[in-house]
Amino acid sequence: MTEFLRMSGIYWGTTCLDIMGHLDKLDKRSIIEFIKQCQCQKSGGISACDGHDPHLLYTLSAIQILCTYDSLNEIDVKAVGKYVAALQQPDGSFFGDKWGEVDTRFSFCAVAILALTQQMDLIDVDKAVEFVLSCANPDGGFGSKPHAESHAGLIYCCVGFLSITHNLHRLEVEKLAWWLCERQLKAGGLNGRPEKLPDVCYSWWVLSSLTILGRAHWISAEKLNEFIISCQDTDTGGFSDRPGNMPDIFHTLFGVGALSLLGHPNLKRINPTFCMPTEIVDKIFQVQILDS
Ligand code: GRG
Repeated sequence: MTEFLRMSGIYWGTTCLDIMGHLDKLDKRSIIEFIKQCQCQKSGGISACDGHDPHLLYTLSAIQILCTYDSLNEIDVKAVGKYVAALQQPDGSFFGDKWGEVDTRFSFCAVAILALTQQMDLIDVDKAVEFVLSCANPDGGFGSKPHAESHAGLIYCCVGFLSITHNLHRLEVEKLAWWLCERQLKAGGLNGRPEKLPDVCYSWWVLSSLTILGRAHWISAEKLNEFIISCQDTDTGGFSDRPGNMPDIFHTLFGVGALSLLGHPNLKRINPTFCMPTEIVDKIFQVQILDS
C-alpha cells in the first residue's frame, strides 16, 4: 500500500531523524541500495519503488536522501539531469513524468534536483521562471497552473522555486505574505486555504514560505508552537495532522521541520527552501532569502 510513495517516505524519515540528531538509527547502506534499484536505466529518472514508473517527485526525494548521506556518486547523476531536462515543455513548465501532468510542484522539483546536483544549465531557467510567475493569482498566491486556486502547498513550491532561481524580487511580497499569515487560525494552527481546517503540515508549507520572504514574524510563533506540540502523540512520539488523530511520518517531518524554523533548541537548523538541514544545503547551493 505504501510502495507508490516509498521514496518520499524515506526522505521524510531520514530528514526528520537528521534534524533531531539521530540519523544513525537507520541503515545507510540498505537505503542507498534501495535508491540504486529505483533508478531507471532507460530514462535516468527515479521511482518511488522498484518496478514503478520514475517521476520528478521521487527523483527529488532520492537526491535529497543521497545528499543527506553525501552519496550522490552512488547513482548516475548525469542521467538524472537529462531526465529532468527532457520533461521541460516549450512554455517553461515541467511534466511530472512521461504521462504529461503539469503542475508547479514539478517546476519546484526540477530546479531543486538540478540545484542539488549542480546541473541548472541543462534547462531554460528564464522560461521556467515565466511559467511559474504566470501561475500567480490576484490574491498574491499561486496555484498548480495558471488560474488555479491559491494553495499554501503550491505557494511553497513557487516561492521555493523563486528562491532557488534567485527571482524573489519578481513577487508581490507584501500581498503574498499577508495571504499566508491569514492562514493562522484562533487555535494557532495554520490551514492551506481559506475556510479549511488547520493541519500540522501547513506549519511547514506556510512558515517556510514566510521565512523565505523574511516575514515569519507576521504570525504568532508562540501559538503555532502550542498547536504543533498539541499534535504530538504521547504514545508513539509521532505527529498527526490535528490533535488526537493518527500520527504518520509525513506530518512528523513537517511538524518537526516547523519547530526547527521556530528555533526549537534541540533541533538542527533547517533550510526553508529545501526542507533539509542547513549544514547540508549550505555546502552545495546558496538559496535566496529576503531580509526581514
Ligand atoms: C522537498 C518538502 C519538499 C517537497 C517537494 C511535492 C512538493 C515539493 C510539495 C507539495 C506541496 C503541497 C501541494 C502540499 C499540500 C499537501 C496536502 C496536504 C494537500 C491536501 O490537499 P487537500 O485539498 O487539503 O486535501 P486542504 O487542507 O486544502 O483541504
